Amino acid sequence: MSNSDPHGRARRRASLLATLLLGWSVTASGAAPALPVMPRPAVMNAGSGRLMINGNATVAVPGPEDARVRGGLARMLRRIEERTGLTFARLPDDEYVLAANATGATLVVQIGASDAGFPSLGNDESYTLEINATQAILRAPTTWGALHGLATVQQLLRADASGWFLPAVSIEDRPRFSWRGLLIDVGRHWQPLEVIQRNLDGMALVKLNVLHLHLTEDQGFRIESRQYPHLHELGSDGHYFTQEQMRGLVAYAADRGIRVVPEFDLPGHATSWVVAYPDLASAPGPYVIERKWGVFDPVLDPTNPKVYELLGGFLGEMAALFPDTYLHIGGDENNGVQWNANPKIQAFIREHNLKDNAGLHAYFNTKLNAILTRNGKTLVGWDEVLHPDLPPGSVVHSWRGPEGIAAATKLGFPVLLSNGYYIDLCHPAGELYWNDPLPAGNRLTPAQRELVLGGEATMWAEWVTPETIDSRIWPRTAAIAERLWSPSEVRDVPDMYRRLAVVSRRLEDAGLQHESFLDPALRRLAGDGATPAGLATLRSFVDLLEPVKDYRRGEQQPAAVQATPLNSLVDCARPDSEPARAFAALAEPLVSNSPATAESLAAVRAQLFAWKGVRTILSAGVIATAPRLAEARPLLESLATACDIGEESLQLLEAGRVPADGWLTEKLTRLTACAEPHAAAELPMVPTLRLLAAAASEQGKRGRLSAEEWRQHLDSILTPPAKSAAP
Ligand code: TNX
Repeated sequence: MSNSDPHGRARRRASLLATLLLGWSVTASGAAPALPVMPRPAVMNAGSGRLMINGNATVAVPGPEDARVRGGLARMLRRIEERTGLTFARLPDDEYVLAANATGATLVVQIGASDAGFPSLGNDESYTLEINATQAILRAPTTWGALHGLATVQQLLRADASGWFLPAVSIEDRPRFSWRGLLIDVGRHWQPLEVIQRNLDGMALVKLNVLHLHLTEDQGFRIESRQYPHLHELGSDGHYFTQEQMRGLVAYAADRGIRVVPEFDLPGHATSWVVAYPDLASAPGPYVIERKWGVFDPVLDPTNPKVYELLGGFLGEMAALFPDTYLHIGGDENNGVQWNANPKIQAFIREHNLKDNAGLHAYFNTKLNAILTRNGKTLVGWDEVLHPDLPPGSVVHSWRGPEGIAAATKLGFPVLLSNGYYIDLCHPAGELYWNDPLPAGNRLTPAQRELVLGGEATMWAEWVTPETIDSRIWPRTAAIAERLWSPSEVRDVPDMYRRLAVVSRRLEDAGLQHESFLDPALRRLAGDGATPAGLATLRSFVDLLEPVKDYRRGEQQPAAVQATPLNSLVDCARPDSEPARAFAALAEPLVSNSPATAESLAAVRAQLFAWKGVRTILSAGVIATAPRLAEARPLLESLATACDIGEESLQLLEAGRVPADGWLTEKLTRLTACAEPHAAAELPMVPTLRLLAAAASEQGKRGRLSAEEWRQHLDSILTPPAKSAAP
């Protein structure tokens, strides 16, 4: 879609190699696995002992009355009840009983000052938590810090044979960045209220504090306008938030310490606006709601006074609806087609000395900003809004990356990073995790660094529905949440993945459906005749697949439109396959520079054998009778071929035998074919099998090279590097 690189691939490939080396060496040095809390607190020291939790646990909330903290506490206690099966004491009105004084209470929540207003940028979000064998004490100067502390308590709860407990620990926590967001695009595929609510619950659990709602797009206008009802009536197919619903959602978010920043994408991405008001476009209508994906021509006409009249009314209405100071006006990807083709617009550019389309865009933003200022709002826009005339204090949201950040901060504008956090592009958590708004070695001045407010994960919704969206957001977004909250030194990838697996369960407890959507979806694909054993095998195959990355899905499925059902094989596949990562770890000793051990050989062999079994079982069974699974066949054949090659590599390694000339070239060619996507899904363990083949073929040189040289040698043989087999 974008011809630039919003995922920042090149940069990250280099980091991944470093991850691989660093990550494993940290583990190898025997660092104790951290407590499964995510994001990792700024300071966390494990104590000795544990605070047992049973049905008699009590909570005291001395200090000012705070409805939000009471609400957060009740949600936490309920989740603990649901996990443990305990029932804590309640009053007749069903509220939890609070202890009269702190002395004997199991948990004490002590806040400094209560804040009944809406959360805002720069709030103090810090807290401390002290847990010993008799008591847990959470202290926070604000409501917001207390809510974060409760999320930490909830994540710390564990069990073993002796029962449920909180480990003794001493935590001092505060965020590294003050703007930690998740963008949800409700324009491309509509996402109803309950989807947004459960995602707000997930965000609260990992301390994200901004929900960026992308409310208008070519494919849908998703908010009620009372002044201009044609906007939502004609532009939404009936799928939009009413103002009343939105007010409730903003309150729901605020109760969880989350700001809601709305985006009205202007002047491009504007088809759904001009369905109702074709006169506002830069070319004659009529227009219909866009049903495809891409960058389209319709753009508002900045030379038309009626545009500002409508925006004045509409944005005034929205300013009253959304309490946050910041309001996002988009500004991305105007392809210029309509402006270039309109002589009146080009004449306007000349007459007003605006130079070019960028000058006209800046003129438009100045007018827009006057409307926002009148309504007490500060403008946020994508990279393209950057212009020396942009009003001071406006925030530049960078989808382009470090260059965008450098350019905007040089002109003194605060910035947000989303480049590299495009979760819709399906890259693994390990890659997202290494992407840093302020990477080590950045060339920004201290003043520029101060302007980096944080970042946002972006859930663009071309390829997700309410059924699958959670699986594209979670659990990977928890890794981004950690990058934005925790100190920059927290970057041990294997440790992150260990904790991510646990937080993923807690996200499920919070109501997210990134795991639970799968079995019903597979039953639908397999059809009514599928046996339980067939379904279980299908599940293990799908767990192994990944959706294609970047913009390849659109290339694979060019005919897809808004109405295309997104519930086929690729929609069941999830980014960052856990079994593929586990396989890379299993094969790690065999691609190191020490000789293969019988144990490693057996482990890898058993996995390859099992995967070949998956092919045999599915081909003859469930796939034979399910039309929707026919597209799995080429992937299963590739899987079997790749496993055969893996077995050959194992034989060579076991025998210590170097194959004949040409063996590796032939195997790599075949493995490249196995890595080819089908139906927009691909096999993520192929890179590990390429590495294994190279290790087998080159083993004669292994003894002469250091661990690092050996790995570099293998990598150089595998160029052009497909992708790293990093965990
Ligand atoms: C670019 S970069 C977009 C979105 C698309 C997204 C898909 C930017 C601000 N806009 O409109 O949905 O790519 O990855």
